[in-house]
Amino acid sequence: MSSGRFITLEGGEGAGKSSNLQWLAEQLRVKGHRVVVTREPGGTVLAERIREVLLHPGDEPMADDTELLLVFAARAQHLEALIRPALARGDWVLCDRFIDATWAYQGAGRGLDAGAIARLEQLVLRDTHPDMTILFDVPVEVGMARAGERGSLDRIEQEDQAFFERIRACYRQRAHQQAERFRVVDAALTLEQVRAQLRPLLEEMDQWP
Ligand code: Z5A
Repeated sequence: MSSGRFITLEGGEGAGKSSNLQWLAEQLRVKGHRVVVTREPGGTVLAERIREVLLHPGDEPMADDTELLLVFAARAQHLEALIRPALARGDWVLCDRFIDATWAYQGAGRGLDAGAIARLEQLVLRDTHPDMTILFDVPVEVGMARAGERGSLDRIEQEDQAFFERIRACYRQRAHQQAERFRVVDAALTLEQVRAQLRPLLEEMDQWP
C-alpha cells in the first residue's frame, strides 16, 4: 500500500498557486516527506510539448474538442509517467492544477458537454484522485490585474471577463459540493495572510494516517 499523497492547487488567473507551490513543498519537506512538484498541463517532457500546443497553437483556431482531448492526453501521460510512479514510491505529489481545472475551464468556461468530461475523467484518472485540493479563490479582476502585470497573454488568458467569472463560479461550486476534499483560501489577501491560511492545512495533513 502506498503512503504517497496527492495534493492539487486550483484557482483562476493570478490566484497565487505558483507563488505558494514551492513554499508548500518546502514545508512538507521539513516534515520529512519526499515531495514532487509538478503542474498541468505538463509535468513530463511529452506533456509539456502538449501544453505548448494548447497554449500557443499558432494561427489555426483550435476546436473546443481538440482542446479537451489535448488536456486529457497531457494528463494521461502525466499520470502514467510521473504521478502514479511517484505515489507508488510513497512520495507526495504537489500539482499546480489538475482535473478540477478541466471542469472549470473546458466545462464552465467553454461550455463543453459534462458527460464527455466525466467519461474522459473516468478513462484517464481511473483510481488516482487528489487527497486534498486547495482552491485559491480570488475575484476575477484582482487575479487578472496580477496576471496582466506579467506582460504577454497566452491563448486562454485572452478570454473575456465573463469566461473567467464562470470559471470562478464553477470552482466555488465544486468546493462547496466536495467539501471533504476541497479547502478554500482567500487568495485576495497578502501573500503572508494566504500562508497563514495554508498553515492549518499542513497541520491537517499531519493527521493523515
Ligand atoms: N488549463 C485548462 O484549460 N484545462 C485544464 O485542465 C488545465 C489547465 C489543467 C495553464 O496556464 C492554463 O491551462 C490555464 C488553464 C489551462 N489557463 N490560463 N490562462 P498557466 O499554468 O500558465 O496559468 P495559471 O495557472 O493561471 O498561472 P498564473 O496566472 O500564473 O496563476 P497563479 O500561478 O495562480 O499565480 P502566480 O503566478 O502565483 O501569481 C501571479 C502574480 O501575482 C505574480 O506576479 C505574483 O507575484 C502575484 N501574487 C501572487 N500572490 C499574490 C498575493 N497574495 N498578493 C499580491 N500579489 C500576488
